[in-house]
Amino acid sequence: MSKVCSGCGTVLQNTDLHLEGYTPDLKNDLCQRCFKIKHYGVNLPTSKVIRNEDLLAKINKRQHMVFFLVDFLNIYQEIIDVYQKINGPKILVITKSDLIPRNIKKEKLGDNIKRVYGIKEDVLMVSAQTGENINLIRDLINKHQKVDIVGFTNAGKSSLINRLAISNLTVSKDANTTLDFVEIKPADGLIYDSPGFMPTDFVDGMIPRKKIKPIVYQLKSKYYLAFLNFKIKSDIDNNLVFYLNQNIAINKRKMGEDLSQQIKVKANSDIIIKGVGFILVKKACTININDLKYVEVRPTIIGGTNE
Ligand SMILES: Nc1nc2c(ncn2[C@@H]2O[C@H](COP(=O)(O)OP(=O)(O)OP(=O)(O)O)[C@@H](O)[C@H]2O)c(=O)[nH]1
Ligand SMILES: [Mg+2]
Repeated sequence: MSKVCSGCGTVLQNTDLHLEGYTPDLKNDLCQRCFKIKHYGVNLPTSKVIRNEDLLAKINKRQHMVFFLVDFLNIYQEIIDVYQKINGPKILVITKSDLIPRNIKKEKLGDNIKRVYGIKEDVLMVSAQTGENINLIRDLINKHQKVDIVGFTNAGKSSLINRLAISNLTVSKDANTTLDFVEIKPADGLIYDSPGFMPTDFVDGMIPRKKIKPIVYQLKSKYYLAFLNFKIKSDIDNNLVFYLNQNIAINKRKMGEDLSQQIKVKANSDIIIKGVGFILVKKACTININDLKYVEVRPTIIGGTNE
């Protein structure tokens, strides 16, 4: 059997520098790409992309218990749709729980996620950084023996496994790091890292490192808020709460820009900006935004009723 890279799972080869799995010496455990990510923090783009449908078919064929990981800031319909298509036994694991703001009660958050997205299975919050609920995950692996850790890119699959076992899987803030299934043996049972599903439209590289501090704006209707390449306003004076990476600057400006795209939102809705986070809108209103491509609206998962 050919040797695979212990960082990303791709088959190692020493013949083509430009293809996946290249290493100058097959005695190495890591491919050159993983070596560079780990030691220099540089990410080399890879042409190896698995189509979401093919990845889903592979996971369903394996018939292992599935832990579907999703990052708290990045829950949206496309991701839940894939979760719902996993046929066998599964649980939804909300990762990076260390980033969840202090004002949010985790139990309530879990219940809201189940209600908003119609999830029947258990929802569990974990953190690879603080170790929250790691022992619970360990117990579940012991119980099920073979567990596939799956989810969209950057959900934190490889990081969670490194926390659970003495593994050296490659982790990075860039998309598409893990390239194939990798078998890892923790104390008991077997866990498998997997390549991430790729979202259709998302803003890459905005994952926060520190706990999120919600930023509240009492926004008058004559102003709009600008952040990254987005501009957003409400047609009435409104209360907007931003849940995103603290390093993203938000600027208040007077109208004058053409924010041509519109969505009507109910009271207590989250406006999701895929890959970035979400904005809780308190009052029912019409939201104007310059680019709807990355935007989705849902009843808030933070609390409050969505009338
Ligand atoms: N704050 C925090 N960051 C995390 C946690 N787990 C992962 N991250 C960060 O999230 C990013 C992605 O982590 P990975 O483990 O590479 O994610 P992945 O799901 O394996 O990604 P792919 O291999 O591309 O599918 C990295 O920048 C990690 O440092 C966590 O528990 N807390
Ligand atoms: Mg990975």
